[in-house]
Order: sequence, then C-alpha cells, then structure tokens
Amino acid sequence: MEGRRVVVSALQFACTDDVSTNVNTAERLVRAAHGKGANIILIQELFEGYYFCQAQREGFFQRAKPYKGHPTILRMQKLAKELGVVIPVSFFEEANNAHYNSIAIIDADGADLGLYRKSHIPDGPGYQEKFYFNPGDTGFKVFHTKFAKIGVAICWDQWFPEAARAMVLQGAEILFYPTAIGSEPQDTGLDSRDHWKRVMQGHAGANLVPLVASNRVGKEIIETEHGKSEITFYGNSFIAGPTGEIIETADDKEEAVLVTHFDLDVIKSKRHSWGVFRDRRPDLYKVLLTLDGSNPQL
Ligand code: PUT
Repeated sequence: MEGRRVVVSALQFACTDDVSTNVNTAERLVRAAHGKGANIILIQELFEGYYFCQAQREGFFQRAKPYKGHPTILRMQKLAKELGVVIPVSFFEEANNAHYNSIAIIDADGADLGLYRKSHIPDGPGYQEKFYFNPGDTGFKVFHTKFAKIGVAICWDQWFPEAARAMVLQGAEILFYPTAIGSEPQDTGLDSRDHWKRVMQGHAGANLVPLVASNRVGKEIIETEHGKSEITFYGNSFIAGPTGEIIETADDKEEAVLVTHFDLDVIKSKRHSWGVFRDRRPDLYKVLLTLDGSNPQL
C-alpha cells in the first residue's frame, strides 16, 4: 500500500562573499532539486556569504539582519510558493542587541512557519562562533510542513544526540542539518568528515528517521585580526535512511543536488515496531540535565 511519499533534497555549493551571487546559486539549485521531484530542499548553513566566523571582526556584525523583513527569507518564500516546496533558510539574525545563527522554515505555500535558533555554539580555531552568536533560546522544535513534520537543527547541534532525540520525541519524521565544516586551521592533519557523517548516521539509526545534511564546498580565505586564515569546506552532504544507512552522498569539491524519496508511513511502522520509543526510561535520564554528570538520583 502506498503511504506518505516525500522527496528530500540536500544542496551543496561553494559560496562567494557576495550575497546576491550566493542567493542566485541557491535559487538555481532549488529549482534543479524541484526539477528532480524534491518536496523539501535543504540549503547549507549561512549560505549568503563566506563563513565569516573564521575571524573575530566587528565589521562582520553588519552582516546580521532582523528576521522580519529579511530579504533572503522573503525571496525564498516567493520561490517556495512558486514551486510548492519547503525551504529552511539559514541566516545571521540580529534581534536588538542579540545575534543568533538562525533558520526560518518556509512551507510549500510560502508561509513562514517560524524560527529555530542554533543551540550549541562552537568555538575554536577557524570556527569562532561564540564571538558572534548568542546561544539559541528557541529550544528544539518540530515544524509541521505540507509534506512532513520536520526537525531542523544547525551544524554544531549535529554532534549532540540529545538534540536529535528531542526533535524526534516531539514528532519529527525527518531531521535536517545545514552545516559549514571543513579543514581545521590549527591542524592540517585533522579531517573530521567521516566522524561527522557517522555521528549523524547514528542519530538517524537511533531515532529511526531519515536525516539530511547539507554542507558547503570550496576554499575560503578570510583576513583575520592575526593575518589570513583559510578553511577548505569538505562538502560530503548526504541523505541517510532510518537505519543510518547512507543513501546519497556528494563529494568534497563539486556542487551537488542530492534527491531521495522516503515512505514516511512505512518508516513510522518500523520506528514503532523496533521498540526504542516504547522502552525509553526518562525517569532514569535526569543526569542528562546536569553538566558534570553528578547523578541527582543517588
Ligand atoms: N561548524 C563548526 C565545526 C567545528 C569544527 N571544529
């Protein structure tokens, strides 16, 4: 019996540091994904420009814009409505004196379903996000789109199984992670791509949901306060199935439009019959609410 069929897509491209060029590229690839039958199309994190968090420069705060009336969100709302597709739109949000790494979820009729603000903010060489972003205050959310209930989290959030579980517990049927990750300026020998993939494959398998990850490619060189810094983003955008299996993957250099379909009713039956949501023991998980692992139950 045919169930609820949904076609998901992950886009991957190299960003320039020019907003209109990048938004045009995103639109071209969204149209290509729609041409391949996609219903929900994921664009990579902060696709309007270079990944500016390589540097701590006060001028980069000027890249932030308020959520309401944001020109890229408005343009993607028009595009979503024209094509009848769902588009999560990642952007650098200014909210009075706060700043967030945010994503607006645009439904297939162009309606804005609301905002998720990145919860886990990384810091370290090349990825100095704490300089720019307040930790998100929305909590983990589920968005009821035309095609599926979706959970959307952002980049560093993807390393935390708690975030994935929280979204699926609330009914998310597919998880989406827009990302910006690549080389590590402090260690040329460190390549995290396989680790990065396996962690998210684990979220898919542990929660029995498909998962879509979209990452940028390309070398970006940024003038920092200590001279130039560069990151080569490794792409490898992928779509995983509900046992964590990789179904589609892109390479580490090329632009890509990945597309895969899933039957959400079949997956739902498998998720329920496997029993992990029946056998959870939230009464024993209070330690997860501590930072230091001290067990409030002892
Ligand atoms: N996008 C954050 C990645 C951090 C890698 N060290």
